[in-house]
Amino acid sequence: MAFDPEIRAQLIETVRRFVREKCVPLEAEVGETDEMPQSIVEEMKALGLFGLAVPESYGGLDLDMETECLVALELGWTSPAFRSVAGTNIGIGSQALVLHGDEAQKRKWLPGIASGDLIASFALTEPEAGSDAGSVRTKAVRAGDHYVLSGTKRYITNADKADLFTVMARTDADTPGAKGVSAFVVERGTEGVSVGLPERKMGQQGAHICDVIFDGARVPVANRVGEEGQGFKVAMSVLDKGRLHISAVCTGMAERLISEMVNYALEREQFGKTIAQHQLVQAMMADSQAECYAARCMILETARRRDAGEPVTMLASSTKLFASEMVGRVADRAVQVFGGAGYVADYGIERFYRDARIFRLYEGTSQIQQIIIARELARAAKRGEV
Ligand code: COS
Repeated sequence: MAFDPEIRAQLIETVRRFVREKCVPLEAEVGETDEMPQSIVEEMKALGLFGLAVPESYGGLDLDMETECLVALELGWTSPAFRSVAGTNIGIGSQALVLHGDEAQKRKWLPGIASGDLIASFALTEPEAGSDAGSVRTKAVRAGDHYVLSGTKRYITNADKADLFTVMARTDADTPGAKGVSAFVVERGTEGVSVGLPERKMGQQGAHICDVIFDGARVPVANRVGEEGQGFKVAMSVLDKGRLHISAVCTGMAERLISEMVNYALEREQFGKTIAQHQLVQAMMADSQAECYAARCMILETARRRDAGEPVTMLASSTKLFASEMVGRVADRAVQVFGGAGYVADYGIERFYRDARIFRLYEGTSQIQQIIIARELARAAKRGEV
């Protein structure tokens, strides 16, 4: 069922005001300190942002995908670290439970995730399992009413703050690839769970990624999400949704950068007129706008189809591929329009340029999206649909 349009409009307006009045003024500080002020986190909790995609019966806002994307477009207007604070609770950290958890699991964890009192994180990637997500080596060995987990997860967003992790681990050592993997919720306090120091990264300062190490961590069987051996499918269904959300964040950032470059171009004068009057500058702004609008349309169309119950694996990957590549091009043009100032930290454009680079990597690289799209096309052709 579509979200009430009036409530949707109010929510989007509230998020827009929060982002522009509270987050934008703090962008430079967060970029320099690599820390998110707790006051912002508290305001995000109060706005319900941690529970956007959690059902109402567990304390969330239960947004449909279209509305979630509209909110993510607003959050994308500022440095992506702000969205990232709540991003794992909204998406990859909560959705295994929302989509595949049993009633007891949902009751235990979703209210805390929705309120932001529990930070949820998603632990799929490993040192040797990045794009080839089905090759995870972290083991989960059954021992009575527990599984014993051992292995290392890498680049786990919000791991340093996380209270619980959705962990993909191999329960069947004899079955290589995707089929031997199961999903678990692992609580931070579990003996044998430790988290490494935040990595120093190219961009998105204020959002942290760390290793998570499992050294004989005993996890109750009741914490397994879905059936044994179904963990890979759990992870993929979570990513289908996440890829759409990330596309909206990319497009929100592109909209911000277009605003920055147009306003700058209207002020900056060279050769006796504003640079906005030079056709080569106009071309950069016009291409950015056209591509950004295309991404917005792809996001909303795919979100509506998902809300209508259609499978959107190919469309979500197509949108992620286009939107993440698009914001890279727009950020590059923004630096170009700003010229020397685009390279200087005070203007903030170079920060967005660095921040944008991760979008082509996480939640599946552009090349992984291409593989998924091509495979889905071949499948559709076999069904006579292409
Ligand atoms: N939803 C539900 N099930 C899915 C699915 C989806 N989106 N995608 C795949 N599956 C199922 C398949 O149907 C298959 O099931 P069956 O064996 O019953 O047919 C199973 O999962 C294995 O799928 P597949 O054979 O396609 O797996 P591969 O190992 O070949 O890998 C890719 C598939 C490349 C798509 C996957 O490894 C991937 O997405 N990698 C990128 C991971 C990623 O995004 N990492 C980012 C870090 S997380 S922030």
